[in-house]
Amino acid sequence: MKKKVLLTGFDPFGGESVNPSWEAVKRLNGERVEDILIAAEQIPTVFHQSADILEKAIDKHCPDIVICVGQAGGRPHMTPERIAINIDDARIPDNDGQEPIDEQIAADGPAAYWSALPIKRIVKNMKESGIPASVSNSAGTFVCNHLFYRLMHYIDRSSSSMRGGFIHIPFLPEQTVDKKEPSLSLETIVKGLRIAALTAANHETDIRETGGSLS
Ligand code: PCA
Repeated sequence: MKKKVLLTGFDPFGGESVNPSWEAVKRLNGERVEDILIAAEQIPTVFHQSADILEKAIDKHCPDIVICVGQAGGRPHMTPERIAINIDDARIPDNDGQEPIDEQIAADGPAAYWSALPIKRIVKNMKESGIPASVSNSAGTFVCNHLFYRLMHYIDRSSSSMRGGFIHIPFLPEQTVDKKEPSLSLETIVKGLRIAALTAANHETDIRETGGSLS
């Protein structure tokens, strides 16, 4: 049966002129691969508004799977996130000038939600295709974690069979010309996200494989 995968990417923030997450997901918009159909939507890098827009996109597309994607500048790998935590703690202002400190995202929500994506299987499949990947155990406390938490809270309350999760991705090469930071090409990131969408659509359960970290 055909499955629909909604991918989201953010607009640029923190002084950058592009956000690799939007650059990558927009290239997958409308793609049919095996038995899945991919749709992509852009999300503003703004606390609360990001999640309101995501909920509208979910209502519009009725996806089976939602994978939100965001830039994690400085990371060398594609990193599926394991967990979303119930806190906003900004280090820089969002694109609307908001800078919440130690604020709960949902007063009625649990401390955290696990990703519903098979994160280790995704990492394994990416690596087998030559794409640097590892599991991340923290999506931070900025807008990406906020959106991830609100996605999982929405799914939890709607008691639907939809599955959701989050993947952080590195900078693009052109963002690092004046930085000593790692990057991945757009082509590699797009390929990795296609693998993530397919893996999530084809597998509800994860594999048991080493993938933790010491710190
Ligand atoms: N990365 C930010 C928010 C938007 C994005 O692409 C984050 O990691 O929170």
